[in-house]
Amino acid sequence: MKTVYSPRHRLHADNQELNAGVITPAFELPARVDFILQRIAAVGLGAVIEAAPVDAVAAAAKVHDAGYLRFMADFWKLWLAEGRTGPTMPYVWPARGQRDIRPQHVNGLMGYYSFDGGGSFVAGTWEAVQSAVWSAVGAAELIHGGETAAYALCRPPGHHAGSSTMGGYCFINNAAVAAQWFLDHGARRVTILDVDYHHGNGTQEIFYRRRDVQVVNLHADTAVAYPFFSGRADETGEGEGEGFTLNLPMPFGTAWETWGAALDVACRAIEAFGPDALVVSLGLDTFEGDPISKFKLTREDYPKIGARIARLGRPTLFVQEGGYAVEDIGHNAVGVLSGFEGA
Ligand code: SP5
Ligand code: ZN
Repeated sequence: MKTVYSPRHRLHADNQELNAGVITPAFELPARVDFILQRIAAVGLGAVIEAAPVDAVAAAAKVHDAGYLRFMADFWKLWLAEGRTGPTMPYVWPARGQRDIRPQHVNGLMGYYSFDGGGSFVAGTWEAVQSAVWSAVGAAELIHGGETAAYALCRPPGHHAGSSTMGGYCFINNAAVAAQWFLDHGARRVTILDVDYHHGNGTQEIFYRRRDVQVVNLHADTAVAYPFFSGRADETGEGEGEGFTLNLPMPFGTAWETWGAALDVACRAIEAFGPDALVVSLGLDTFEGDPISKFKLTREDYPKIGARIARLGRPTLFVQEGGYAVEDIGHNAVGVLSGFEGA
């Protein structure tokens, strides 16, 4: 399996996040990619290709709001104009009872276009964000060209990014962009299977009213886990999209027996939908050693995920999402991909 990635991901570094009352260095680190690349080389997974530049804004505009994309493109300039150079963090949001109205000042814009404090910019963030889109589109092109599967090693991740909101370390929804790219290049139906520990709220929102993209999510129960405000089993889509969203929330402590059974339920729903292409939002934060998560998957479980997905027999694009046990992420990510190849 070929990997597409851009070294520009590294421009997004030294940012921060807000967690339970404290601002901490971000868990989402450039070293994650280094460990994955090391492991790809160690097992000889396949060629690693540097993503060619594409018009990331044009590709993203199919699934994101134009004003939101303009905000991200202009953001650093606005921040510098305030005399600031350090990492950013939104701090006021239009919650219930307030107006859905776009402010002018950068402090207000950050809140308007985010849902948490995880959308933190540094000087190079926008360049890195665009380069992740290059990787997603580049890997989708490989599949369009006849590859059975490909791996978009995207950073920053994307599945929390909604049509007009950043958060959860995500800015542009790389998996959603790729799914739309497949539709625009001949696919009639696409499934996004999200195996990240956290509910992919952004992906769900983007496709909630559509029947051409099925969204299937396995995640920690959002009654008790981030991102809290979506991801319940009773969310099944709306209007034309009714029945094309499937949420499989699981309790803290979930290990392979339960998780693997949920994957099987997910796969049967995907078979029933019959997609022309499958996009896997590949998070490895279900790992027992993950520092911010509470599932108990082990290194040995990841190849089983890949093997089960391979049995679907669809052209499959893996898109990197979360996973914060940095020294294990290479084994776990490449475990899924090798399991897919070996199946
Ligand atoms: C892409 C992705 O996996 N984003 C995850 C964003 C999670 N952000 C909030 C997590 C809160 C967990 N806080 C744990 C603190 C550990 N000391
Ligand atoms: Zn996650």
